[in-house]
Amino acid sequence: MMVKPVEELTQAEAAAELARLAAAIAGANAAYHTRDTPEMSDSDYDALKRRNAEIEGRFPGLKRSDSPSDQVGAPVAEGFGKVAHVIRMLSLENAFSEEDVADFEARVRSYLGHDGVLAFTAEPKIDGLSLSLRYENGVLVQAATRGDGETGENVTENARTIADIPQQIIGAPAVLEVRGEVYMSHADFAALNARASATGEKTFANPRNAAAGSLRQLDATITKTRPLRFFAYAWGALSSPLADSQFDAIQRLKSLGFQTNPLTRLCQGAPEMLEHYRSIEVQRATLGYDIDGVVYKVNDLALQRRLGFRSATPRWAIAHKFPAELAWTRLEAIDIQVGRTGALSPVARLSPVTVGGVVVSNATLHNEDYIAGRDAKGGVIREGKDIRIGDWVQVYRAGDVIPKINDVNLEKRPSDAVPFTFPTICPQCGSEAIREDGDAVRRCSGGMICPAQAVERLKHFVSRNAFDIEGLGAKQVEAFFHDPVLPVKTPAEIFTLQSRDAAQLAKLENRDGWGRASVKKLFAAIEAKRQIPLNRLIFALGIRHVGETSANLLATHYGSWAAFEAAMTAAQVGEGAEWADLTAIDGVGAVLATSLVTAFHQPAERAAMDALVAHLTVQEVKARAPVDSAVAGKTLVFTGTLEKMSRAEAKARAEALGAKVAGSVSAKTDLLIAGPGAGSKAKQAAALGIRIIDEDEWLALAGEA
Ligand code: 5U1
Repeated sequence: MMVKPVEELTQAEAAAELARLAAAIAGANAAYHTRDTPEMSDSDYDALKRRNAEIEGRFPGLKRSDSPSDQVGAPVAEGFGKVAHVIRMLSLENAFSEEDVADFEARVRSYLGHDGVLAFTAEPKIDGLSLSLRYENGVLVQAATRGDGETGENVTENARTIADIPQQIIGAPAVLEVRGEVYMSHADFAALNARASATGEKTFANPRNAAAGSLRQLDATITKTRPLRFFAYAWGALSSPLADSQFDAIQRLKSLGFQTNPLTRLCQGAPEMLEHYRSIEVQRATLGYDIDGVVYKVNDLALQRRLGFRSATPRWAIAHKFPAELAWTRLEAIDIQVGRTGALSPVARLSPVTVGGVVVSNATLHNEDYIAGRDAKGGVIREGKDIRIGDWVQVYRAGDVIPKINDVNLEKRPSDAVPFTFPTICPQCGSEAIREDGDAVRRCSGGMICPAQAVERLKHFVSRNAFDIEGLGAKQVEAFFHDPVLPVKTPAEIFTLQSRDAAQLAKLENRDGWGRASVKKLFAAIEAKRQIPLNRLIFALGIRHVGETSANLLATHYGSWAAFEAAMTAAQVGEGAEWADLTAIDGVGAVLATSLVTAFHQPAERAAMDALVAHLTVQEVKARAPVDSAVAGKTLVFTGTLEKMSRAEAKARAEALGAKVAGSVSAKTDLLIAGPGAGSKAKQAAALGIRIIDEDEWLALAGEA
């Protein structure tokens, strides 16, 4: 399959793609979790998330603040009570090939420093809706959907109507949260839809939607009429452990009266896991319910605890997804969108085509080289076939950004089709669109004068992880941007809206769509955001490459706007103490640092920032609750080979003990942990008089010796 490999992406391509992925995944999450009306297939969705993770893996500095890797599901819908999960409901990393599974196994073994064969459970991944059931003294007291992983919807009454969910259990720990999947069988789905069509009601697109739509009913009497089922596969809070291994814990849940999947197996290493995957794939069509892959989990629960979690997924589990689909359709047009950072992104407008049950009418075309049949290095993709308006194109639906064009049928090419000419002028502002050396993306050079960039920046500014102003979303800022009377062209102008409105004698409340109450509410919401945490402000500035994660790192490092601003003002790209300090932050690379320092030295950008900050009270970063450990508050650098604990485990452990882990040695380093083979960092540390310890001393400090 002709997909541009991640290793061939330039920084700029990667950043642009991560931005598109974040937007596409957020849209898909909202459609799937909040509205129960998916706009893309699961395989498309998985493909997006996987591509995103791969790009982040290669360009950690480009990881966005709104990275889909850090998010699970979507916020709860209005109408349901909220339930804060005592233990977060996680999602799973995905594997799409046997190689991915082998990599997963190797990663787990390397993290644990385990040489022999490791045991994993393997079970079907049910295509349904996650649910957490809480039992207290054997009585079902609460049922909650996953929501965003932290907070779910209270669907207790609905869950009580599901026959597979016991209301009472005997012999369970006093507190037991059972987690699993609510689903609908093929036969029940067909019967439900037949009934719905007969009575003229809305039918469901697939069993998953039917299950989600049925469970997430505000009226439990409707849920009661829907044939829902439940498989248990995990747990949350427990007053005492269920077992020592994943497999035995599942057996225990079964003995307590839960349905567990009969195809759950204990496998010794990747070869047996893959054998079971292939066997499940063969049985898939006859199971009678939808599955979309196989989940592997480290069997030993003590090892699961050691492996722990990344931001939203455990290190000890992975979902091996089944392959997805392709479809042919006609390319009607190519539109050029201009993003927040000026990137010109070509979008394919397609004749709508159904791929895996979802109608696809747009696809990304990445950049001009991609359209021309070349990769970033000038290599050939799609056997060199270019993409032309009028072509029959194949939409690719797995393992890549979705939807995406994978192939072109030259035999069906219209005789008058001409090669696509990529614009060299911004279609939005007419400024020159420049492609810098080594950058696959052409960018509008209009900066602040380009209305498309300005609008996208404003949308970013008010987005959920930035200022998140209630009643001032993407639609509203776009309208204010074009408003002739009360224009909002820059973030600072949001904070002068009320005084300008007053000067105009309350024009806004006399407008269509606005009333006294809604205007009052909007102004109150804007007022409330004059106080803003430093990390949100840094993210909201919309500086290229500065995502939410890096904004958090920067805020934690500098602590206050004054310190951050002073450091950025003093910093010079590639030299000096401020640059060294900035790039020593673990997770801040040279690309991000350059972008940041450049933004602070660009007069128009700087003026816009200063104008904004003048309206704000920027909250400083609260010091973390002190951890009582020998390394709490210290800055550590690891170098050389660690023999008893992998580098990843050492870093996770150090952070859990309240230490900061830096990527390079500087005057701020307190401790260098040097394993065999340590080189320049050890020399640098010695020259700076920094304490150097070996791995055994580190283990003693970490309480592992
Ligand atoms: N079968 C299965 N599906 N599933 C989904 N196991 C499983 N485990 C999951 C998820 C989200 O999460 C674990 C992290 C508990």
